[in-house]
Amino acid sequence: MKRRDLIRLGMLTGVFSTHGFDLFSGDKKKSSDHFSPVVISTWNHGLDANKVAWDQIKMNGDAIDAVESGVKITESDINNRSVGIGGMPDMEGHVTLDACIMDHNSNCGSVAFIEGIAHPISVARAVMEKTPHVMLVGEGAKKFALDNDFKKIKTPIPEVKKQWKEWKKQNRDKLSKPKVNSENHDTIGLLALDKKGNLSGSCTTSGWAYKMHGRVGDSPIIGAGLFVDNEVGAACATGVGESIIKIAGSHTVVESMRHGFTPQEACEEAVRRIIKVEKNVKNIQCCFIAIDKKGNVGSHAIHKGFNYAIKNSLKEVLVDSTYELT
Ligand code: SD4
Repeated sequence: MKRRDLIRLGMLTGVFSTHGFDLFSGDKKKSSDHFSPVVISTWNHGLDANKVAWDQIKMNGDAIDAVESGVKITESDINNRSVGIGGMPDMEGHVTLDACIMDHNSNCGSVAFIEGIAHPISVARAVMEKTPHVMLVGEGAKKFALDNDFKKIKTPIPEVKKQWKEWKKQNRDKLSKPKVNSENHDTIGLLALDKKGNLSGSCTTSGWAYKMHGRVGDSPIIGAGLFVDNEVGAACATGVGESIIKIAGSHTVVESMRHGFTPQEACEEAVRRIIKVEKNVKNIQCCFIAIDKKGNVGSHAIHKGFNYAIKNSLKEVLVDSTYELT
């Protein structure tokens, strides 16, 4: 299904709303103890990731398996310039990847600044399951991955290397500036609520293109790029990681839900907090998506241009997010 058709589907079913997304329209069973399993993920690459994640949820699979297998699709896509194998390098030509994962028991794992490994999300899961630690970085993370038989890859792929060489010629020693809503869509974050009522989340990225060597963004940081609290809800972020970290973005969203905000209101609160902290957000885009324990979802961004994908038993849609500044 094309993006336009998906949006039309949303409009026809009357599910768009400025106050979040009503996934239950047409679902007569909604009651106080009813919840609706769902997967949501950032940007339009989320549509393909959701399909794989939903296949697991549909078969009564666990949310943690769904969120891992969903984003692996994006990590494998060599045409994706912001996640996994096809990702953009840093200033020095190294593709360094960041990822994290969190389950319904608050178990979490993360890798940052890892190079030459195909599936950082699965390495993050292995950190969670096989080590007493939460986070491994750089060479240590790579060694752990290789010791655990993770597939090695050569990055940047030739096409990306060529692009980087061009960039380098023109921008020698210059730091790159973040791009608001770059067409090269960003990080994938995926959240799932399974049929047992459990939440999990994943987040994976090659980060800010042409960043400084050694730079790590929000995406592998539990509480910034991703947070799951199985009593309340889950959230993840995309955009300029430095700004998201400053307000512990995803944790802020989940904590607002704990205090009674809907997923939509909680995402709005986090975006407003970033605007307050950063003051000038002209060139800063930050976006959040969130779900609660019932399967209600929400999203909000600083600027226009962010979208996210939703899939449940009733619908598969790509939704244009609400945004704060016009
Ligand atoms: C980062 N948040 O590394 C990631 C990148 C991203 O939109 O999501 N860009 O800061």
